[in-house]
Amino acid sequence: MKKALITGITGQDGSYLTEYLLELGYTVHGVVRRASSLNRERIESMIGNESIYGRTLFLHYGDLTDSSALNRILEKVQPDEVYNLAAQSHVGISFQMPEYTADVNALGVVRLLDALRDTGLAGKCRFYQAGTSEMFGSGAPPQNEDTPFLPRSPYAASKLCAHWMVVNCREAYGLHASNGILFNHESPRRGENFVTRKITLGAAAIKLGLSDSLVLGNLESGRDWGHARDYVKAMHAMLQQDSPGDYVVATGETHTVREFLDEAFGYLDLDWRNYVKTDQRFMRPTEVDFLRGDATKARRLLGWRPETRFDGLVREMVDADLELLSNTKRRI
Ligand code: NAP
Ligand code: G4F
Repeated sequence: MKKALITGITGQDGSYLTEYLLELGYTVHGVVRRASSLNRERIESMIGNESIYGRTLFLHYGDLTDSSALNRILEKVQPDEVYNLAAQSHVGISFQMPEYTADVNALGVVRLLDALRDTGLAGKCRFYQAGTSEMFGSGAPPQNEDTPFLPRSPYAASKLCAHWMVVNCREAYGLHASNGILFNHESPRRGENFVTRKITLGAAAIKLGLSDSLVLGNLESGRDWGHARDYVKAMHAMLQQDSPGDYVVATGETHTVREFLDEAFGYLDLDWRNYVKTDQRFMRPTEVDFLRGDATKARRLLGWRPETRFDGLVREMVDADLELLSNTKRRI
C-alpha cells in the first residue's frame, strides 16, 4: 500500500486528490494549518468516517513556512509520494501580500525539497509541485511546455521560482520531482472569491431572491477552465512515470468571464446584464488576458484527457450553489 503526503489537503484540489488516492488504495497523510476555527469542510465527509479517518487518512499540523514541522512530518510519515498543493493561491490577493505569497509559494517549496533531502527521502520519494498557467502570463497561446514564462503577478513569479527549484533538484540530485502546469480548474468546492464560484454563488443567490446584484472586475479575460476532479488524476499520473517531467494540463478551450456569466445566468433563465456591476477594486494592476493550454504531452505520455466540458462544469457548480443556499438561506 502506497503512502502519500498532501500539503494543502483542505483546499479544493487537496480534497479531490485525497478521494482519488483513497479509492486507489493509498494511505493519505495531510498537512493542515492551525486556525482559530476549524477549516475542514472539503474533507469533512472523510474525516467524519470512522472507517477512513485514523485508518487510511491522517492529518498533521504543519505549515509551509515552518521547516522544522515539515521535517518532522516527513520523518514520521516516510511517504512514497508528496503532493505539494499548499499555496497562497489567489492571484489578486498576491498583489496585496507579495512577501507572504513568495514565502509560502516559493520558499515553502525550497523548504520541502530540502526537507526531503535532509530526511534521506530524496532517493525514494516522488514529488509533485502544483505549478500554474499563470506562469505563462502574457506568453502567446496556445501555451505548452515550450512556451516562455512571462509572469504578470507576485503569485506567478513565486510559482515560477518554485518551478525552477524543482527542475534544479531533479537535475542536481536526481529527485523524481515533476511540475504540473495546470490551467484553471474549478468545481463546487472552489474558493468563494475566485471568479467562477463568485458567479455561480451570485447567480444562485439572485435566483433564490437572496441577493440582487453581483460585483466583479475584468469581464474580458479568457481562461481555459476545466474540472478539478479531472485534473488531480493528471497529478497522480505524473508520479507514476518512470522519469519525472513537466506537463501542461488543460482542456484546450477558452472562455471569457463574460461567457461564464452567459452560461451560469442563462442556465437559470436570468440575464446577467441586469445584475452584474463592475468595480475597480476587483481589477488587477497587471492582468493575464488570455490562456489556452495545449496538453498534447499529457495526453500522449500520461493518457490524460479532461472528462468534463465547460457547460457541464458551470451547471454542476450552479446546481451545487442552488442547493447550498436553499439549505442555508445564507445571504451573500
Ligand atoms: P486552494 O483551494 O486555495 O487550497 C490551498 C491549500 O493550501 C489550502 O489547503 C490551504 O490551507 C493551504 N495553505 C495555504 N497556505 C498554507 C501554508 N502556509 N502552509 C500550509 N498550507 C497552506 O487552492 P487549489 O485551487 O486547491 O489549488 C491547489 C494548488 O494548485 C495551489 O498551489 C494552487 O496555487 C495551484 N493551482 C491551482 C489552480 C486552480 O485553477 N485551482 C491552477 C493551477 C495551480 P487552508 O485551507 O488552511 O487555507
Ligand atoms: O478566478 P480568478 O481569480 O483566477 P486566476 O487569477 O485565473 O487564478 C486561478 O487560476 C490559476 C491558473 O491559471 C491558478 F494558478 C490560481 O491559483 C487560481 O486558481 O480570476 C480569473 C479571471 C481574472 O482575469 C480576473 O481578473 O477573472 C477575472 N475576474 C473578474 N472579476 C475576477 C473577478 N477574479 C476574481 N477573483 N474576482 C472577481 O470579482
